[in-house]
Amino acid sequence: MSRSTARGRSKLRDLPLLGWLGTAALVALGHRWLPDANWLMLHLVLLGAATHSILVWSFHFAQTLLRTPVSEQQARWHNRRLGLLTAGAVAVLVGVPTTWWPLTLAGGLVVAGAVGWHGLVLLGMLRRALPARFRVSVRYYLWAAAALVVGAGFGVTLAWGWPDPWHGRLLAAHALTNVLGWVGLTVTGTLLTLWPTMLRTPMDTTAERWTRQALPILGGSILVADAGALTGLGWLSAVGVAGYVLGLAVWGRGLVRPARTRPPREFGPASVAAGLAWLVVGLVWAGWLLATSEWDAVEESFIWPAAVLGAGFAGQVLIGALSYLLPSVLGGGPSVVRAGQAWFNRAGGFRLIATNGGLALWLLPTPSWVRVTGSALALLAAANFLPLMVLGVRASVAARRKLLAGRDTETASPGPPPAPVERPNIFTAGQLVAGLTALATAVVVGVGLDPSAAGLAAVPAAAAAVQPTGRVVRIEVTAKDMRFIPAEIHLDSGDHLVVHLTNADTTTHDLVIGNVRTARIAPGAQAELDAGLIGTSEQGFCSVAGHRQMGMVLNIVVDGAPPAAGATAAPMGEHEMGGTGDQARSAPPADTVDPVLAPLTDERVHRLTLTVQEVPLEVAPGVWQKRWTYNGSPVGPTLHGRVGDIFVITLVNNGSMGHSIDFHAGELAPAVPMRTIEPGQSLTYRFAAARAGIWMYHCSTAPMSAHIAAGMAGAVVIEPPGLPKVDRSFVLVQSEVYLQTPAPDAASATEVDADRAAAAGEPDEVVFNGVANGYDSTPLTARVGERVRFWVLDAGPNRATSFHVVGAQFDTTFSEGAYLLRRGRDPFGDRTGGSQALGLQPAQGGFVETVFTESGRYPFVSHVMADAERGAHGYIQVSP
Ligand SMILES: [Cu+2]
Repeated sequence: MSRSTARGRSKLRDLPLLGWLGTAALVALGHRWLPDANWLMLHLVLLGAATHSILVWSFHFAQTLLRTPVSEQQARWHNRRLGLLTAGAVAVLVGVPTTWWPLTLAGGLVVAGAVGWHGLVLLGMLRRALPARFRVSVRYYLWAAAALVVGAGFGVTLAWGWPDPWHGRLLAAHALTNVLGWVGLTVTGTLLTLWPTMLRTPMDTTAERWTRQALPILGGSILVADAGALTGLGWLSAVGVAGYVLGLAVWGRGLVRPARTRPPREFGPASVAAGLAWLVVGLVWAGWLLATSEWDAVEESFIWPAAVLGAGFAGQVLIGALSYLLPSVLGGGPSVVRAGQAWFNRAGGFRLIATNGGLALWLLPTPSWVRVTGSALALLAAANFLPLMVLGVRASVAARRKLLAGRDTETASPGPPPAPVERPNIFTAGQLVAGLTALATAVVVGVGLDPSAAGLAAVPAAAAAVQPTGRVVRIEVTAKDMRFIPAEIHLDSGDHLVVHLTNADTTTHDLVIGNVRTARIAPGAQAELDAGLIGTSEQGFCSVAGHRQMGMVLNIVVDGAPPAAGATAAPMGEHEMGGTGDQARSAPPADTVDPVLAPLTDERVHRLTLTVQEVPLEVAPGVWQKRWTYNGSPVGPTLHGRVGDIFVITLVNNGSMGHSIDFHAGELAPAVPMRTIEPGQSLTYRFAAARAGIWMYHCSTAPMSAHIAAGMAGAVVIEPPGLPKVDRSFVLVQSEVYLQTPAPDAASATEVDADRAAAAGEPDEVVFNGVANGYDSTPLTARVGERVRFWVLDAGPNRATSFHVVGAQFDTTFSEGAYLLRRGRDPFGDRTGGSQALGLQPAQGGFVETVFTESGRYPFVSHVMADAERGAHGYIQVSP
């Protein structure tokens, strides 16, 4: 072998690996700002680094074990497969995040092709080889390659886009096949011989038998786990995972004796051992989730076991194996091996403790900043492998070159006998102390960044001109089910009140007493409120919009003093502001939403991120309200697709309280996708649109009247096959606005008046697409003779609509899944049927069609006239 090809080979061997791992580390550092960061990290490590290394090293081990050295020609083909694999993996890593499915398909096929080809080559080698020990390892590789081909198929299918529960089932099958099959079988097959070699100790004579017996258990368990996932039987899938753990136990018996003889003291075997421990943790975790959770929750809950298996298991086994292999395969005798090995062992004890301890801090229910510092520590400690790998390989190459040069000059001299390779011990006292110190620092820094986790947040007390009793009354109050428990506290005038509040509810709450308040606290969190001296009875409450109205009040009763105003039922519907509906408005027109229905695209899978934002918007010209919105828009963005399309919606809550989303266009169990998420959280909601119509979507967090009235509703338009084409299509969503104050500008905007929304009282505005009279100043446009379709949805929350176009008649009306009238065809068989208004209750929708016969300005209204006067009014400008 010439030196140039050796170097070329080692470049192909090591450079892609460095690229994958380096990119994974960068994505991990920037994950907060990257979309799909979890997916990217997992696939950079598993599809990138691990798959590349498996191809490289299973080829190497197959040659060694079967004693079938390969020709230059075969080595070149091996390199081509590596090139193909890299190209395919890059295509998948671009195709999935950009949702460009043809690229994902092509990339997946190339990856499967490269690995399948590799498997066939190994099969050929196995057939040609003379009987040799450890043939079983190569059989593991064959099963692994077959698993990858199947698992890649699941992955490509998954990327095509599916509604839940299919998405969850395919995802589970994809992950189980690739992690248990491709990675798991390669690792177990290799460690049969590599484990004792790394420990530099003889193999357990029974190990090969255990490994042979484990293969059908491991392989069969993967089939069972996949069958369970694909048929939707979570328990069966969990049985498969349990079987796999059993298979690991059978196989692992062969590892015990070498480890007892020579416990892992070098970085390589110790890292592999830690990785195997995480494998078991990850499998138990995944099995538990498969047995207990719904398929539509799989993606979100599986992130944790996936991280365990990706980082804890695959990452550490890979790093550990390479730390042994890279300095060893170069050959050249003990001095060369030692030169490289020294680098790979450097700070090994520290790195291991920091990586595994950091991972544990991240996975355990520690305060959120401790998890951040723990994961950062694990990442930094693991990433040290990259520079060490470069330096280690370089040192090995240099030592070998030096040795060869020495041999060339002193061929005659026999030289001293080679010294035995020393067995360094990375677990020195210094390394242990350094590792544990780093962990302790991560905890201290994490707690320091999050003082509330340590109960250190203090609120200044209000001064009060009350004769103090000198008594401090500390009360435990729990927020649960939209109530404070206890709901009443008795004090003496002059007592100093301190409330310790625990949020045992499923959504964010706070507590306001007088002019002091706690921060908004998340479910499970606690806060302390120093209310100062209490002189008279008063009422504390939760200030999250609507919560006080739903009963979150805390009556503080000073015995002997008169009860606080409002300590009884909160007055409903009182407001001094009249409707601003049809008053002459001097303010400039408000920004309106484009009412034109965007044309259908060829997309089968519609992906959209809806970000909840609480922002001031104009609800009528010159009238502002702090709206709760999807994507900051006056009405939720309109989604448009065909019957059978898939919608993958990511909901991100950037608001100050819990929010959620409920799509009427999909059919699914509401518990998981429609759950309320807290500020900073996100969820993915997948549904298939099985039926045509205009469907409402809305926030379903209590009180819904307030959340919908505040702006959290929109429309999904689903077209049936063969819906006749029209010249123009518009979407109008009617809803109500309840103001606390008619703020004249953004700065003074207040939130929804939850009392009046809940009382179904008289709204201040009734609006189309979020703005009262918005289309008075920017009318819809059409031409004489054109067929115009109006999709109308009544989002409520409380009022029905009667959609009418002044001066026009509808010859087609479709309401809630059925035509009432279709191109004038009436029950008498005539073509003269007509309709004057489309009546819709809240959450109902439909469309009407008309053809304007004359040019002019046509008002459209809700013919509930009071609402037209409140702003449910606009114009269509029809030109000749
Ligand atoms: Cu909401």
